Order: sequence, then structure tokens, then C-alpha cells
Amino acid sequence: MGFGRGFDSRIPTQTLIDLTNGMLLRYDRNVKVKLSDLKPFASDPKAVDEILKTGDHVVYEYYENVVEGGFIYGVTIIYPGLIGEEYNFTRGHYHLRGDADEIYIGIKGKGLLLMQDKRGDFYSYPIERGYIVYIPGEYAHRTVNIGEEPLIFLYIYPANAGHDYESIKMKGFKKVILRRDGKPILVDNPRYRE
Ligand code: PAN
Ligand code: ZN
Repeated sequence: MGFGRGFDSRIPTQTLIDLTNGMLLRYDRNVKVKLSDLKPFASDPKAVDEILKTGDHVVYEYYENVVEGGFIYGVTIIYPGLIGEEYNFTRGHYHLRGDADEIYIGIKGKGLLLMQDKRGDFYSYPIERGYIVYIPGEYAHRTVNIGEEPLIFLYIYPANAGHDYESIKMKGFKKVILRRDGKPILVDNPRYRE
């Protein structure tokens, strides 16, 4: 079996990533997340409404392969931009299975990976070309593009992990990344609930 054919989970497979733009030669699905989808996750929902008056747009998208009983792996591309003062970010989620860890590998651009667990333990790590971040299953994770080009990273996690977005919608992340004086700063999220 060569490039571009469907994947059977129990035989070895291979594909290619274009490291200049993150495109996978072969993928099972592409999910595009728009600004309107991010409104419940934004630190400033009024800023979202303001931008939506002039139209909606894709903030980030991901392309992935799903191997049932194995891993899901793919590429996330977060476009540069701001939502009010907040840098473009992913919704963020907990995995439903606390033992489903994940690995992120930076390909291009400049970002921060925010991680927090349900006890309120919080970490912020850079994600850039060559950076590898290991995310234990109990930690919610959100990625933020703090650069001026698309932020591109690879991810790999168990296909049975499951995603909990509701907890993030309800409680938010402890900290958010805002642009102040042209630079990213980490500040307490005014909408965070313990
Ligand atoms: C990643 C994320 C991807 C988009 O594949 O799903 O970067 O982020 P949201 O799912 O939070 O919108 C991952 O962590 N999967 O488990
Ligand atoms: Zn995840």
C-alpha cells in the first residue's frame, strides 16, 4: 500500500507531511473552527460579537487520521490574529479518559500551550518548531498563536480518549494570553470559575 490510500488499522501505513504548510498528503477528516464557535470560550465575548458584525472566519483547523483501537494523529493550524486583546486560541478540552495522554510537536510558528488540571495546577509551555510537549491525560490543553504566521503542530493521542469541551465552556482556563504593548502577556482570566 502506498500514499493516498485508505488506512486499515491493522496493517502498517505511511503518509507525508509538508513541513512548510502542515498539509498531510492523506487524512480522514478536516475540522474548521470559526470565530462564532469560539464565542463561549473567549475571555471577551463582546469582542467576538463586534468582529462578527463584519463576518465570520476560520480561526483554526485540523487535519487528522483516525486509527480505531490505536491513535488519532494530525496537524493543527491556528491562523494569526486577535479576538479583542486575546490571541487566537483553540477551544481547549479535557480528555474524558484521564489515562489518555497526548504529545504535541511544534512544526512552524510561535505559540504557547496552556495546561491545567481539575485541582487548578497550571502550566504554560512554548510550542514552536522542534518543541515536544507531553500532556498527561488529566490536563486540559489549549494552544495559543502568539506569532504573526500560522502556528502549526502535530499531535498524537489514543483514539478512545474522548473530549470534554463543556468543562472549559463553563469554567474557562485559569489564565489567558493577551496582547499588551505589542507583546503577549499571561493574565488571570476574568471569567474563570474555580
Ligand atoms: C488536538 C486538538 C486541536 C484543536 O487535536 O483537538 O488542536 O483543539 P480543540 O479540540 O481544543 O478545539 C487535541 O488536543 N486532541 O485531543
Ligand atoms: Zn487533546
